[in-house]
Parts: sequence; structure tokens; C-alpha cells
Amino acid sequence: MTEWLGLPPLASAHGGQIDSLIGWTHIFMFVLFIGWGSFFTYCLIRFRRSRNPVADYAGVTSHSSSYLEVAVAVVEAILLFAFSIPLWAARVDRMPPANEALVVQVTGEQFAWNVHYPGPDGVFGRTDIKLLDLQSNPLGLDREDPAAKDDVTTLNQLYLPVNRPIIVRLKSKDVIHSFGVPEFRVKQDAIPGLTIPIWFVPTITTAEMRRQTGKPEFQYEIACAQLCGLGHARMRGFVTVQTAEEFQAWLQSEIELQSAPDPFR
Ligand SMILES: [Cu+2]
Repeated sequence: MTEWLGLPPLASAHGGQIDSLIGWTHIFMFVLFIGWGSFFTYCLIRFRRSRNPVADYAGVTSHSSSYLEVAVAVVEAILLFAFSIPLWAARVDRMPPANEALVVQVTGEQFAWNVHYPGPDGVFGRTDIKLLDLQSNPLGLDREDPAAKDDVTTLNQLYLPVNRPIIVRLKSKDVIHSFGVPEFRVKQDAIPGLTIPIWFVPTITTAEMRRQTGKPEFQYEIACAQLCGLGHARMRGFVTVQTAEEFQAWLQSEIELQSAPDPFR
């Protein structure tokens, strides 16, 4: 219904609501544009100088323009209270239970996305700023902590299972970044000092999207949507949506790889 907006292909469960809200906002704003544009043109002609050489002290006596303004305010209130606020509440307040969802931590930094999975125990391992090493340990993860044994971290690569609620806990190490994945209709600022959760359900795997779009090189991209410094334009992450089995296999192989003792330490 909203193809005319030219949005990127939709790949999340809630995205249809966002699209229909964007669609309705465009329709209402177009009606407003035509309405106010005609009113403006009417005033230019009706109150032209040649017809009104002297100012009229009584002014307009009819109330039609006031009614019009009230009607516009009512339409805007409907947009806000009937559409936007309930949609916002559903997106932000009603988080899926953490035991049904995949919880993953994404930390923005100049100019990359650090991804942290808690592993099968569901507990994020301890992080310590003293262990932070920009090359080998950008999150300062303490591998000695038992909860960290099965943790997986990646740089700019977010792997997700399809058709399962995903809770992303967004953080930032330095300045304000913004986690935006257009196909999921998700965008949220990452603010230093805060952990902000967002959630969505991806509905189309990367492989399926490649088939549907006919683009064999298609990738879901995390675009940093806040100008965060000189390297902002190259702050790209990639999202790979897989079937539940593929995702489990990937996670398992990463756990084995990353929990192995580091031969250089
Ligand atoms: Cu950024």
C-alpha cells in the first residue's frame, strides 16, 4: 500500500505500521499543503492593493478561517494521539520477554560498531576499562570471568536469527551515534553513559532478500545516522539474517574460536 513512498524493502514485523504512519502523514500533509496554498493564493488576490487601497480597521468578520484552523489542529491531534503515540508505546514500552528474545549489545565508537553476544548462559561477561585494547579487545571483556567464557564479540558484523524478537542494547563509547537499519525500520541514537534497548523481529533472511531483490550482493547495513566525526561516512556495520539453525551453527563456531586460549598471551 505504501510502495509509492519509495522506501527500502521491508524486512521486520513492525515495519508495516511505521510505513502506514509515514504514508498517512504524507497524505495529510499533502492535503494541508493544498489547503493552505489555496488559502494563501486566495488572500493574495482578495486583499490585493488595487482593491484595498486603505487598510480596513474592522478586518475579517467571518469565522471560517478560525474553524479551518481548529480542523487542522484536530487532524494533527488525531495523528499524534491515535497513531504516533500508540505506535511509539508499542515499540518502546512493550519489550518482549528477555527469555524469548535474543539479547545483543551493540556499542558504537568512532567509527565502528562493537557487537557483544552473551552466549548460551545469557549473561554478558564482565567488562573493564583497564582491559580495553583498541586492537585486540575493544570492549575490555574480561575472559577470566566465568560468564564471559561463552561470550562472542564481533566488529561491524551483527548476525541475527530470522523470525525471533531481537533486543539490541545500544551503547556508545565516545560521542552520540545512531543505529539505523532502514529495512527493519529501526533507528535509535546511542548515547554515551546510557544503555538504550530497542527491539524488532527480522522477517527476511539475507539469502531470501538477495533472491527477492535480484541483487546477489545485497547486505543489510547498519548506517550511523548521526554525524559523529570525520570518519562518520565509513561507520558501516553489516547485518546477516539467517535461519535459526544457521545462526546457532555460526554462534557455536564463534564460541569455540573465541574461547580458545590466546596463543600470544
Ligand atoms: Cu557514528
